[in-house]
Amino acid sequence: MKRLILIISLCLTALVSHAFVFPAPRPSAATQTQKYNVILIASDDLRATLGSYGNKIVKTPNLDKLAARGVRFDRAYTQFPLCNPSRSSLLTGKYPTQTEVMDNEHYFRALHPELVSLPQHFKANGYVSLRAGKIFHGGIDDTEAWTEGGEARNFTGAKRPPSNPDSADRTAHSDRIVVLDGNGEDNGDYRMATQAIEYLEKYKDQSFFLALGMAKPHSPPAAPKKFFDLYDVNTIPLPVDFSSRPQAPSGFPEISIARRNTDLFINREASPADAREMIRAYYASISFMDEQVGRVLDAVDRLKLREKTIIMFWGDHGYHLGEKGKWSKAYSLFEVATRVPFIIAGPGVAKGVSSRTVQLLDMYPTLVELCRLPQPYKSPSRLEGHSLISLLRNPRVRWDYPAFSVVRYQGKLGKSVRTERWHYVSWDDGRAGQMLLDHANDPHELKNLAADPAYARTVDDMRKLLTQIP
Ligand SMILES: [Ca+2]
Repeated sequence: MKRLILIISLCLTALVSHAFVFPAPRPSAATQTQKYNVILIASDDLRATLGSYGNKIVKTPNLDKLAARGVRFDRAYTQFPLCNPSRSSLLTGKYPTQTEVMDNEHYFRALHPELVSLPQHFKANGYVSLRAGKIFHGGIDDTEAWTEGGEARNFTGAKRPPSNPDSADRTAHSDRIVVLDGNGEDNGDYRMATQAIEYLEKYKDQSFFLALGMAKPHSPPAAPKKFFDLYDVNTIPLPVDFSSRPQAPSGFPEISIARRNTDLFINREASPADAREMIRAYYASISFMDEQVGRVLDAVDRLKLREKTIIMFWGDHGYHLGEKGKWSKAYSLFEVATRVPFIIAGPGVAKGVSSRTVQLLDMYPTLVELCRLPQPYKSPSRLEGHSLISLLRNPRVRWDYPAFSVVRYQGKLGKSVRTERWHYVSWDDGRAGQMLLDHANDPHELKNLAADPAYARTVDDMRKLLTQIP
């Protein structure tokens, strides 16, 4: 009997102490299962032209604040200098050579039904996935990947009907400068930021994956007048290799610069005065976009979401603003077309600048690891790119991965590889030309060293790296 009482009292003691040492789970499912939230913010056709990236003229106070509290990647690269191929790649974790999306018409899932998109993966793992603005390419949304905000595709099959880039309407629409009324309330970027804020208010107590796609500074450059007034057109410098029409520089392959612009100065020459006006308009639309992003970041703080939300800001590819006479991104593998702004901030992320060569493809595996999601693909298929977590803890840590970009132009595949010092590009496996640029001595990419015997070894090494593109 004594023994029974002892056992009962021991059990009771254990139960009581258990209850104190390990509090019983609270009933709220939200607090139990909540993981990091994610906010992706994309800006369309934004090259690495931000105050925090060292540009002394452009005004981007909100993005600079974000950069100051996270890691700014100084050598981040797109996988393809065009909207749809770039986005299809980073949002599926596969190279453009794998998605086979190399134009603005193809829908990745129609070509490869097995691909798992980033919002689809978050949604499948208990997140609310929310879209505001352009994330996948316009008209080719991955509709079912979103809990809210998905847009119906207006075509069936693998390819949407191509729009005619030469139509007078389209050319006139793209190739002009737009001054918006008021604070830009009627513009899509203003409205999409408002939509994002409404999502945050609605879903702040759940795990959410919010993707906000800003359309600016994509052509036509557009902003309210106050943003143009930030810039004196007479003090805007032109690129050192400015010319009035697109042309491959002497010593570079003909294929390296398309003869025709597709976004700005379409079928017309850019005078130095017109070029300054256009660059000012590009800067003004960056500042307008920055203000919209600022509204969303303010809401994150107001709703006390900062400590549990990972924020990634990125541009989908670079852009020529008159460098080599070009005004666009299309078909260029030069640094200005492939380098992008890429900023990550959030809980546990260090403050600093990383000079390591990273890719937009690294975004997906990084988010999977940060949010402890399962891998989306079964071996031997896998996410390409590499988790950036080690760089988010220490931006200077060793990193052995180069960055790759590709393009298809005139039926030929161009491939680019970037290490911290060197940039090498080859078209059609070298048959249509190659270029080697030394960024230690030539940051504007003015001298092609590929044919110089003194650099034959470097060319060989870089060419070997290109074989890593699957
Ligand atoms: Ca774009």
